[in-house]
Amino acid sequence: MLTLLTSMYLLVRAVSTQAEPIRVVVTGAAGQIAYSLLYSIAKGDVFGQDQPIVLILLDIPPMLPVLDGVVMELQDCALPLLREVIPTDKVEVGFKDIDAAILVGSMPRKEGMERKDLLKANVAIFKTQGAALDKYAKKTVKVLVVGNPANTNCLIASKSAPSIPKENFSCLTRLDHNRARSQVAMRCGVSSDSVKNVIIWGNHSSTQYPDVHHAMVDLHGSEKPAYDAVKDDTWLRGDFISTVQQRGAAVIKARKLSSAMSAAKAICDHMRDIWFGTPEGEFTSMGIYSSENTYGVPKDLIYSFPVQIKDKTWKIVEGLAINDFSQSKLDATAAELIEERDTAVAFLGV
Ligand code: NAX
Repeated sequence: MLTLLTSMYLLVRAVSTQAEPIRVVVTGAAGQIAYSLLYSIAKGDVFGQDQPIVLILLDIPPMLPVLDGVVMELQDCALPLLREVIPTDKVEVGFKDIDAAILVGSMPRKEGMERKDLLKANVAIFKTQGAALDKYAKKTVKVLVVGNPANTNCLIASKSAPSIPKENFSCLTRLDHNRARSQVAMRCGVSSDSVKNVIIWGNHSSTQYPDVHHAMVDLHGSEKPAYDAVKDDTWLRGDFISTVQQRGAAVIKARKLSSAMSAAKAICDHMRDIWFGTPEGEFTSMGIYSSENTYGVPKDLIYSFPVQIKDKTWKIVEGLAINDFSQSKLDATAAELIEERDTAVAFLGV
C-alpha cells in the first residue's frame, strides 16, 4: 500500500513539475517598478510555486541595453521556475500567445507638461498595445494596467482589443487598497491582516474614495466594524481619506522617486488574486469595466469597485449600503473618469 501511495505521489509530482510554462509579459520592464516586480513573479509568488514561467520584458528601443542587464540579473537569480526570459521592443514578440500581461510602461510627466497632454501621450501607447493584444495574445489573457492614468489607459486598451472579453482587463488600485488597510491597522495597533474589506472606489488619482464603512477589524480576537474599532469618525472622514489619496505624492516628495516597492507588491497581490481567487468572505479593490450602473456608476468606465474573485472571474460585491457622504464621493471620482475618457476617445477616435 505504502509503495503504491509513494509511486502515486511521485507520479503526481512528475506531472506537476512538467506543467506547461505560462507566458507573462511585463511592459516598462526597464523601469523602477519592474525592477522590484520581476523577481517576485519569476520565483513563483504570483502564479504559484509549481508554475513554470516564460517572462517577456517589453520596453522601448533606447532601453534595450538596460533590459540586457535585467535579463542577466534574472538569470543570475537561478530560479527554477523561470524557463526563459525574452527582452524585446516589439509588441508582436512581446504579446505573442501570452497568458498574462502586466502593462507598467508609460510616459512619465515631464516638466511643464499639462495633465491633458500626458493623458494623450499615454492613451496613444495603450491604444497600440490593446490592438497588439487583440492580434497576438491568447483570448483568455488577463491584462493588468498599471501605467497612469491607469483607469483610462485600461479602458482604451480594452476598447482597442474587441476580441478579448472586457472582463479580462483590470487596472491597479490595489496599492491604494493596501495603503488604506495599513493606515487603519496602524491606527488600531494591529497587523494589516487584521483589517479586511476596505474599498477603493473610482479613479487611481486624488479623487479616489477610500471607504471603510464596510471594513472589519480584528481587535485581538474580537471582530468589529472599522468605525467602532478606530473610534474617531473625524479622522476616518478627513485625514484618513486625504492621506490615502495623497500617499503617492508624499512618497515622491520624500524619496524623489515614485512608489516602486509598494507598487510591485500590490501588482503581485492583484494578479495572484485573479489567478487563485480572493479568500472566502473577503473582497478587494480593482479597476474593472462598468457595464451595469452598479452603485450608480455610469457605464463604459474602468472604475475601482469592491470585488470577489473565483475561477479567475471577478464579481462586484453588491448590496452594500452607501450613505450620502459616500455617494457624493463615488460620483465625484466618476465625473473625473468621464472627463478623462471623453478626452481620450475624442483624441484617439476609438
Ligand atoms: P519608470 O519611468 O521607472 O519606468 C517606465 C518604463 O516604461 C521605462 O523603462 C520606459 O522606457 C517604459 N516605457 C515607456 N513607453 C513604453 C512603451 N510604449 N512600451 C513599453 N515600455 C515603455 O516608471 P515606474 O516608476 O516604473 O512607473 C511606471 C508607471 O506606473 C507610471 O505611469 C506610474 O505613474 C505608474 N504607477 C501606477 C500605480 C498604480 O497604482 N496604478 C502606482 C505606481 C506608479 O506610480
